[in-house]
Amino acid sequence: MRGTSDDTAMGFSTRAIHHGYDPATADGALTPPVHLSSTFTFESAQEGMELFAGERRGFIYTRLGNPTLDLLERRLASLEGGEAALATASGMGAITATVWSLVEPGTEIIVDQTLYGCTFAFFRHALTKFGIKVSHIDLSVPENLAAALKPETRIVYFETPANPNMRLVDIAAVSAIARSAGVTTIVDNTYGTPYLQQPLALGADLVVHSATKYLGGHGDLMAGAVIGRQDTIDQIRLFGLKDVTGAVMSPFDAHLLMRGMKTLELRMERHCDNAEALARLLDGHPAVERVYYPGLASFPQHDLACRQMRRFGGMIAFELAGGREAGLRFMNALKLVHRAVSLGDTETLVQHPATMTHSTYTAEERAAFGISDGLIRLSAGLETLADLQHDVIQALDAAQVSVAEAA
Ligand code: 3LM
Repeated sequence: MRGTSDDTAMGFSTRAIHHGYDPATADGALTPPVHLSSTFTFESAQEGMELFAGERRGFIYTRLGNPTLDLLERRLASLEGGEAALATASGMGAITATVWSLVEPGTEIIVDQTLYGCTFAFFRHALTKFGIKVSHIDLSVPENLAAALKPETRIVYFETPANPNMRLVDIAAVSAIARSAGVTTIVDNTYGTPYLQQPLALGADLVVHSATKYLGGHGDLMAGAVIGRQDTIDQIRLFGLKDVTGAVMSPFDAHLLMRGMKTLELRMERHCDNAEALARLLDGHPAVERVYYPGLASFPQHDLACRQMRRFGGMIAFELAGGREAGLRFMNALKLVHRAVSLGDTETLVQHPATMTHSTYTAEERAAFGISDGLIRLSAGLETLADLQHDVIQALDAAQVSVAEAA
């Protein structure tokens, strides 16, 4: 049914394009209007009082809610299969607003050992300054969680596939262990996207996103989101977002994000096609020592990937035979692929985690948590595959020739 939320039986792209909006409510406008207003007027002082007291539903001020953000949030909730969603100014805005809402001094949080660099810094260096204990546990073995749980554990947090080394965590197994102990499971689904992977259906409590990445998809906005139960999302909105971080998404960015989300399914299929082909190319090339891509049969957690992901995503990590130096030579030899952090854009991007996205880890922490100095990360874009293959092959050859010359 058009413009209503009663479309649960409809397909992913149908909901990404139509959910929650009826043009008849906006003079027939095909594209939903963008409400840039920061504040909303009250009919009377009484109405304002009732809105503030929570006795009446309506918009007050954009930091608390906005019609454009509201539409985006309902769409995100539909795509992730959650009751409610909250849009934020960035992925870090979503992660911090969520976690600050659920902790108090004395709380313990269990996080996986591989996390995006700034997420790692938030857990390791920010929360721990305020009497919150953070334990870094290898959650790729779910039993490790059972052994690590303490009475004060409140949250288990992980990424799957994890940035940057592609390690997977069994969402159903870890969520089940956490749930039986009354612990909240938070999954960063940035790499997976709701098209490839549905953590809430597998038992997780909350999903967070850097919507800057695949959800936006065009490298032209910063955005984040958290999706889960209505009461938890209300708590994060009215405390973590409203009072603690203030990390509110701009309505204009919400418009760009909804435009990107309309093509998420199409784009993810192409990201996966290109990444699968590039992973196979890298895997078969003599200059490459190891490839980490969940779609390769040689990937140690390939079976788990087949169980919990629709396809295997657009991200690849690999190490060249010549280690870090060969990896950097490869990066510098690329002509079409851009050297840049971030991911999920139309352009293929390459970067060196140890000195870039994950330079928030010390060398010892990287060694302990499986982020090798030679690791190169590639975000497969949407270009014509043959052009990407050509560029990657010539850069691998250039890196290899330099090794031969040095020998
Ligand atoms: C990056 N990542 O290049 P924002 N969760 C995951 C992420 O990958 C990121 C965030 C959260 C990268 C950004 S590094 C300087 C550039 C899995 C971001 C945080 O706040 O929207 O950037 O999301 O890996």
